[in-house]
Amino acid sequence: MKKKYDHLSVEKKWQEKWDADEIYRADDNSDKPKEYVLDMFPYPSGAGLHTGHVESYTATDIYTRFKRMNGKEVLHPIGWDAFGLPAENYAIKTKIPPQKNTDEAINNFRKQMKSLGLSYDWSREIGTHMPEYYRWTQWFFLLLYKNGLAYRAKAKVNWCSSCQTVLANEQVVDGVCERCSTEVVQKDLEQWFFKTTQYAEELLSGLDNIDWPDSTKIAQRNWIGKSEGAEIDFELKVSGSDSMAGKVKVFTTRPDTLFGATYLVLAPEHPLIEKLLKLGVRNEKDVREYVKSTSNKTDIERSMEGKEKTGVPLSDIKAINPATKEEIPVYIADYVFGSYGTGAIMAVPAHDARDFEFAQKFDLPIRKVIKGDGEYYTGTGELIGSGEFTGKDSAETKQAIAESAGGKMVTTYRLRDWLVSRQRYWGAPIPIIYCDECGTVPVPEEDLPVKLPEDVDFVPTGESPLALSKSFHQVKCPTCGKPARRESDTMDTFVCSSWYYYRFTDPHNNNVFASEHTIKKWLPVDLYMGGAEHTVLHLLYARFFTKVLHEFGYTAFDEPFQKLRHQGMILAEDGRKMSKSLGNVVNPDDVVREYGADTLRIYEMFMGPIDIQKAWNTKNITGAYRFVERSYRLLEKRTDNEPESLAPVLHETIKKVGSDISELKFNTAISQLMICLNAADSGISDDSLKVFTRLLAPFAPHLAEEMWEKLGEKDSVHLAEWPVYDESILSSGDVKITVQINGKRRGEISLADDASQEDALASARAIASVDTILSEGKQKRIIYIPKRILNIVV
Ligand code: ANZ
Ligand code: ZN
Repeated sequence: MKKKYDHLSVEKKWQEKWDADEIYRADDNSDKPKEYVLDMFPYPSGAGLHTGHVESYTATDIYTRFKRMNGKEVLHPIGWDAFGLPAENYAIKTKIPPQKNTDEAINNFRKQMKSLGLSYDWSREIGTHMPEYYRWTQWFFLLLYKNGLAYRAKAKVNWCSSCQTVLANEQVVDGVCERCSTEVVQKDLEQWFFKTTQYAEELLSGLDNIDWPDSTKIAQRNWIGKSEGAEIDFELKVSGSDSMAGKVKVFTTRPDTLFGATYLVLAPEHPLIEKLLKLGVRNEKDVREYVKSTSNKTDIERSMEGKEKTGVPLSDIKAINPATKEEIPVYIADYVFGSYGTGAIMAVPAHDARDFEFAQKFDLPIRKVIKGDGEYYTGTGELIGSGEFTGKDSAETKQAIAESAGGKMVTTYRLRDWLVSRQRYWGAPIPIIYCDECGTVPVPEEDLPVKLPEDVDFVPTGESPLALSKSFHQVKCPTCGKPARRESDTMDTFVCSSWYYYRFTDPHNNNVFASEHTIKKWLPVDLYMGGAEHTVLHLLYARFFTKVLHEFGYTAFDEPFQKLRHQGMILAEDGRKMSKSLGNVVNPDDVVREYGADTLRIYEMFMGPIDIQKAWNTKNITGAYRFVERSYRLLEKRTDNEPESLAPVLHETIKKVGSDISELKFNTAISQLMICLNAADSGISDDSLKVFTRLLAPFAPHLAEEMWEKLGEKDSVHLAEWPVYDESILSSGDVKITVQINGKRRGEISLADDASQEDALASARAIASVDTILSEGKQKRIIYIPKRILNIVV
């Protein structure tokens, strides 16, 4: 028996050598063209790395290694998004300070990442919980504050009574807290905000010039929610009296339907309600009760589809439709939101679904003003019953109707300012001091960082735990020296992650968050990779920070991430989401121990296209393992006269693997490597094997390094040059072969005309449905007609 490839000792040996030689260190002063390849830095959870991390980190690692071998100076850093609720909640449960369990989790993550052979520049490791880091997070807060982009205001906020904290809208899922599933209520509190709305237009238009998945751009656009419409004033009066009771401004995207506005609705939080109640409203009690009953609902609950419309009339108050001069009733209803538009609408039940539903329930008039079918018609078309505008096209008449009623066209955004304060311990303290004499005083820059005290009881009480630490909370005013109070809220962890990609360029700088030189050298990020879930806001906030830095002259660019890609989710073997409670979680450590990191990397990359969802399949790991072993055994197949048929395949492989990696098509690159391996099995020259080894290096870095050494090379294969193919040697006899499943066409592959059935099957795995069948061993029969058809019968 031949000795098997000893992955454990080989992988360990090279990991130690790479670390010692620091071969992945990025040089700020290199003359080579730069490439910045970034992974979304992880939250170091106690559970360690999961298979999804391995997927995206391996993908960027392959890309990084390929770029390095192609003469780029690559920056590929990693760090820890370390602040946040899970660590704090765990600390509350165990009474172990979050510093401690976070550091332990980080040590584990680092160990795991090294065991995967990821080529990070470890000299640039950062953690957002380190004072050297959050000092600059605080500096950014001050930059925003001093430029009027951070402000404090009372706000209705989502409050989780169990976590005892404010939640951002996206942390509320179906009305309950994302973390603990407690029902979320509304509470009025003084909070800090960043003025993201000031950059709404830039955040929108910037999307046009970056290479991101369409779905992610659409999610950003929806979140920003630009709407073109009109603001129109409606006069109010008390029924039966001639005196006017003021005006209310509505926002509408459909001023063309003005003649059909048969009632008016105010949001329950509309400030005018209190004033109108003073004028004497018969059903004041009902109104107050209704307003109170809605105040505990989140906007999300209120907008839930299928929810029955509720509301209450403001009896005795009438509005005057400025087009028809008719008196129309005024309602309060929670399907209108205080925070959008003007918090008031003109309701047109004949042309709007929500208004129609409400009008039906409350028996309100429905007046059609545009020709069209259905109970209510939401399209545009020929105006009817619209005075002088009758007969005209509604879309073209929008502005004229708005202006004839004294209104004006406006643009609104759904985007809200970003609420950044949290009443929690485990975050970056907000660098503000409150003084009775001087008011709100920013902490002077030279006093940063405002350090988190360590002698704090972080059990939640509703107030920030920091307020309970006297040494932290009670300070001298930096301006007048009198006793003052320190802000005790900490910042949303999204603030920490909005600028970390700057810090990686200059992680140890004590004078500035990153130097002009390194920002210019490395940024913007060339490829950014991470999950699609939960990233809408991270991406938006990071873009906001970059817009701000751009405006204040720190950067020449105004978009941080040029190219963005998401990895697809890896499901468990049973097709469900991996989860502890289902007991179907695969721990990458186990796979690394049993088969090695190279096998795990190849296995995950071969599962299918990087961006689609895929199910784990333990059986297939042995296939990846065999590929690693057989590649290693090519060392024994060396010969001085290799078969002539190998060169065309080898050059084809150089070409295909290179172009596939550039397009992040790792699964098809691997199938090409498999074809090449088959071709090399009957003998390969040293030179050819050196080419193959370099092609293998991004995917299986340990194996390639070991082979490279055995082939007599002294320097690392990862610093070697990527091979160049010779166009004239390429196998010219490429033919297109139709791939079928049960006779139905599923795709096409291109193969050398003398390709074996094995080669054909390897290539066909690039087609997801074929890969699934072969992975699960479901094929009953294979029909291969060279140069024509590959049919898989199941
Ligand atoms: C009259 C009308 C007639 C409307 C019609 C629609 C159709 P987007 O596109 O999302 O911006 N609206 C305005 N402010 C609102 C608020 N604070 N809460 C709830 N709804 C509000 O939607 C704009 C439309 O949503 C506006 O146009 C308004 O209803 C409603 F046939 O005005 B429309
Ligand atoms: Zn003072």
